[in-house]
Amino acid sequence: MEGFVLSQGSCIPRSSCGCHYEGRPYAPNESFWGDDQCSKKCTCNPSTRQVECAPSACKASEKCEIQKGVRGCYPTGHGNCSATGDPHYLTFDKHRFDFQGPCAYVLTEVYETPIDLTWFGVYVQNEYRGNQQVTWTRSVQVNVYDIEIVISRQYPGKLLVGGLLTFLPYSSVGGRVKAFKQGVNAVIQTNFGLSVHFDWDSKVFVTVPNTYAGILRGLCGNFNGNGGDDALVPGSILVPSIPVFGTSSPKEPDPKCKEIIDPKCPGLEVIEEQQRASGKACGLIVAKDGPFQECLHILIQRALSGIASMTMFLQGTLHCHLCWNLQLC
Ligand SMILES: [Ca+2]
Repeated sequence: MEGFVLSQGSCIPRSSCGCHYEGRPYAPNESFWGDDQCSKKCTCNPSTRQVECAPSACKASEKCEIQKGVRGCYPTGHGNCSATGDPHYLTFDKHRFDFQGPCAYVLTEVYETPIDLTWFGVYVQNEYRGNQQVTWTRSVQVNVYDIEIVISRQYPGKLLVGGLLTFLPYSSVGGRVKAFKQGVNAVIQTNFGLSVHFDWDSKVFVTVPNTYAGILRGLCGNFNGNGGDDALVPGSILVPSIPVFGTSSPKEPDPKCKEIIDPKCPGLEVIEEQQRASGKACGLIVAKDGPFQECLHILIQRALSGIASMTMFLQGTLHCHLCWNLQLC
């Protein structure tokens, strides 16, 4: 019959035929490495039943090796980010800072997805507990492969998957996304090396392969190897642009949240003068004859160069919560 061939006793369309390459069968359109050095990428062409190969290579952040029986380009390492306590952040580039916003924020998100990588986003919802001075991480949301998974303090031991309460362990997308309990943590893992831990209370840890270096944004920083351009610089604190934690649509950020993300500091010099005159709290820090006089010029340079407002910089670097919470800025 025209367009059909006999395969193992069955009549199948020619387009369903696979290929043979160096003695091994390959499915139609299947791609594989044609050598041991990942220098030749091959694909089985179903119309010609021939394997077609072209020069290729792993990226600098990848190495050619066999994992679970499959040769491929795999990440050479991983980056870790965490938000713990009230909350203290440690970015992928090892920059430490505190941030006390009471809203939903981007913890880490791919903003430019290369064709060979999978997009994902991890978001946190912070809340006040007991007082209005510091916040804690209440919920974590992971979006990947069109799945939305929420781990929340409200539902200990469980997940919300697409809004539905779900028991652990959980698996989806043919096992490419898995969630399970490990000690006190809920763990979400993907087949490409993303891993998110949350203890249903206040501590969240994120691991990403270094193939994502330089294409991330959010409180965890951009993972470009430079801690100096991470969180608390302009544009690093973002509210999610997709629905999160049960919101129906990307919302205009609450004005209060926006104010914290993009603080305006009119009359910074006046505030600094008032604080210096008071000789208390941040005033002690900025006093020319105070205990921080040796490093004061560095703080002022950083503030004036736009890296951060003085109050924010002091808050982030020297843990001067008081200035922030007094709404001096
Ligand atoms: Ca960085």
